[in-house]
Amino acid sequence: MTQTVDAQALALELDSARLERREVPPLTNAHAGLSLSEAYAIQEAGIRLRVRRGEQVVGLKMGLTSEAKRKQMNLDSPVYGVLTDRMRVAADGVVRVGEGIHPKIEPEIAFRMKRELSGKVTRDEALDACESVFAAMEILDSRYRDFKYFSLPDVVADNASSALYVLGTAEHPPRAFDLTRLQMTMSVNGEPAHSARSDAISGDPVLSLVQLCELLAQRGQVLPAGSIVLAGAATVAHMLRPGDQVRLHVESLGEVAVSAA
Ligand code: OOG
Ligand code: MG
Repeated sequence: MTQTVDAQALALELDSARLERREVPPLTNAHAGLSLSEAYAIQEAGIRLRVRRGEQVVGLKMGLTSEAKRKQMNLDSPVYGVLTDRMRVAADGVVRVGEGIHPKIEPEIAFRMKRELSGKVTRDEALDACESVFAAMEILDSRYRDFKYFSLPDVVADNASSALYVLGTAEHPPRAFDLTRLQMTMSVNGEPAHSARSDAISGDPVLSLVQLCELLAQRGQVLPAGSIVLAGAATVAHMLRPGDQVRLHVESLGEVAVSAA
């Protein structure tokens, strides 16, 4: 397909918005016909910029895998983004709201892959390729104005709004529990703020892995061994305010917490 946009230039635009903590208009304002494949090319160019500055790719995140999130963002299909080592916040660590644009936090389930997965795989093959499963939260921070009114290509180009993530420290064998029936509750300052059962994520968080492999295959890519994968949020995201103590409890998997400053 002929590329009608300059992926490198648009990646630079989003990258400087991120580094300068400044909102920009959605790319589709100026590039109405931006396609999903052009958007992934922009995302990839953005990740190359970060890798050139010394960041390491450590995994991927699925987004919009739950109905709650698709409704909140008014978008209708799952997308993926890339996670780097520098985006990781330590468990019980601090997220500085002022270092972002308008960060939000959301409850997730994560997997660590022991084997590479590629193309069309079954649920069992995906599960067999996992080393472990654990609780996690993602801190999103869209580079777009007001964190809203963007289209699927916009969000894909912006690395699916990814900013930071925090991983639970207790990792479990992937077949230890029925991953479709785990109660997830994210509390803010001690009060339950959002809860859902884990099957809110793709009907089964393992199916997020299956879908991720299919999306990667469309770009000629695989899910590498050793990757961390965030399966997508089970509920809508909470807008972070300085002082917030956020804790996610996932039945059987355990807890993960961060505070905002
Ligand atoms: C898009 C990213 C969604 C999830 O877990 O559903 C996402 C957004 O909400 O800006 O990461
Ligand atoms: Mg997410």
